[in-house]
Amino acid sequence: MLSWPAPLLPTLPGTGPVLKVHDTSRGEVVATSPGSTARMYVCGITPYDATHLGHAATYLAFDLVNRVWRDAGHAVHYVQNVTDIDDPLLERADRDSEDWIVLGMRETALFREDMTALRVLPPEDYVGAVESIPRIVAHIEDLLTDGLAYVLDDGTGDIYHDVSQAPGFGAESRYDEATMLGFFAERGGDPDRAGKRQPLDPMLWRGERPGEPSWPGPRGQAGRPGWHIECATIALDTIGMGFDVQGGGSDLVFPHHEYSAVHAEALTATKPFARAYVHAAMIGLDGEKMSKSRGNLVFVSRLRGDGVDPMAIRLALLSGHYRTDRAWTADLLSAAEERLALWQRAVALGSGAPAAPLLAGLRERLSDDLDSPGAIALVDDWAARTLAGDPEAEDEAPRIVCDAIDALLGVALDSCPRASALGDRG
Ligand code: 5CA
Ligand code: ZN
Repeated sequence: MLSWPAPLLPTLPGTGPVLKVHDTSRGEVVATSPGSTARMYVCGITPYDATHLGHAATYLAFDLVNRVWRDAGHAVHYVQNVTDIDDPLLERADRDSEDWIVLGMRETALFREDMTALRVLPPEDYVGAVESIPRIVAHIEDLLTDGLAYVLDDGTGDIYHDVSQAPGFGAESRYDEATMLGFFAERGGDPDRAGKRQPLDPMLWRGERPGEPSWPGPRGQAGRPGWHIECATIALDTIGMGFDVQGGGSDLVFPHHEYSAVHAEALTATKPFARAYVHAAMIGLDGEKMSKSRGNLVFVSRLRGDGVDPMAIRLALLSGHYRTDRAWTADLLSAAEERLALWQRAVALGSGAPAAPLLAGLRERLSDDLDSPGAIALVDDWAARTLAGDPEAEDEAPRIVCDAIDALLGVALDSCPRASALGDRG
């Protein structure tokens, strides 16, 4: 699939430190240790509605991972999927009497526009579920051949993974069985389905149903892929096993990330799928998680349409820590707009408070489990000192600070001095 255009990424003097992030499977903040190319897979959208601020916050968190790694001198191979076939897409298309393919294409196009406006670095591979079906089918065939998967004996053609044969099952979420069963039932699983070997076995393939799209499948059984094998397959095809960060929102800890890992580990007979499982907390509205099924949504595209500066949306979402559940409010946005205006005024001055300590501070805060609120507070402090007329003001400082805010926080300020190291960013 087509990704989206990359924003300019200024090069900063020196290099940043090693990135530390919270890994769900170890339950603590750990240092990442990528090779020359860091590898990251982030679970993408199911395109049946527009990008809301919860999605945006999650992609911004992983955009910081990308930026901190690049600043530390790594190349980054970033992969994201699009779940362009799944129940919600078919249900919405049915409700609106629309072609599900056109619906998915339109919402994916809008997502690309939103990501471009928010200056999110694009994935190197942006891969749809539908285009991956032949590889998914081959993987399911392999699991069947190895006796690790089974076709349900009820004529539906549905295929399940036998998790009793998956020694690593539970290692990603670290949940006990009762917790797993609760989340499984709540989040699209079918623990009570008759004929399964274990209640927690996840579906790999859904046999063809009347009126639903289908593709040639394993053992000649037409149908469509399950959700977790989609992400396992796309990650294996692009960045392989043992990649550095598997990302997504905290609603994916279980079952999605557990089963993606279990599928991939069964397919390759190696471990781990990812070296760190990183989860962004939920953005809420009016006291509840913002979600398409609840309908309590604020869309990025709607705010853009209302004339809101995407950089203010970006700053508003980054003003909270990625691991803290938080609410979207009108006040959050107006505070970000005021902050942006203040930063704009500061960098427009002919000189500013020394840049080197700010650059070091930004690097230190962001590499420490993506402390964006801490990083933003340092810029606030620099702007306040600059606007007050710092006695040690340097002529070069506004340009370096502009580049640092842009490269590390992804916030481009249009009042920056034009003679940047990269030339005119006009
Ligand atoms: N296509 C799957 C992942 S393979 C999916 O979960 N799609 S989604 O459209 O529902 O969500 C896209 C991304 O946004 C996921 O990483 C999800 O965890 C995250 N997300 C969804 N709702 C919120 C929210 N309210 N706050 C933060 N992140 C969210
Ligand atoms: Zn996924």
